Amino acid sequence: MGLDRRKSRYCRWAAGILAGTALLIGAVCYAGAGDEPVPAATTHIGDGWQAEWTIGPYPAKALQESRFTVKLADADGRPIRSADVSAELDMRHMGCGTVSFRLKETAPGVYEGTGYALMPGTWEASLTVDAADRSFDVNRQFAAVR
Ligand SMILES: [Cu+2]
Repeated sequence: MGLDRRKSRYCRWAAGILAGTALLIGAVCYAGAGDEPVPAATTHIGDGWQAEWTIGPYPAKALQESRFTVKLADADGRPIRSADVSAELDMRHMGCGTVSFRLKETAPGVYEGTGYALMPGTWEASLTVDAADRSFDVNRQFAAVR
């Protein structure tokens, strides 16, 4: 009997911690959703490469597939072909999870893949590009709505 009571008190305590944690994560996510809007298409220029990155439909809908299209070229505008391109999506804080996927080359230097945001708010998207003669990362943000 005494043991049962102790067990139920422990359960109530554990449930309280869980509820508190969920509330905290929810509050942080809500704060992130207030950031200024990020455009659908972004341009990136790096050392010897350039990228045009489009996400559609935009803003992305949480838990629905979005198309990520990236046009990669060298400094002279020649397409970067046959690269290994992968994407990772996450929010800036911990607890919401990460979505990873690959992008396939659909035209010379044009890579496309499908991913989704787990919840509304501002997301960080990171591309890792591995080509024969170079490798680099491209980072941007995008907005997801309900
Ligand atoms: Cu979140």
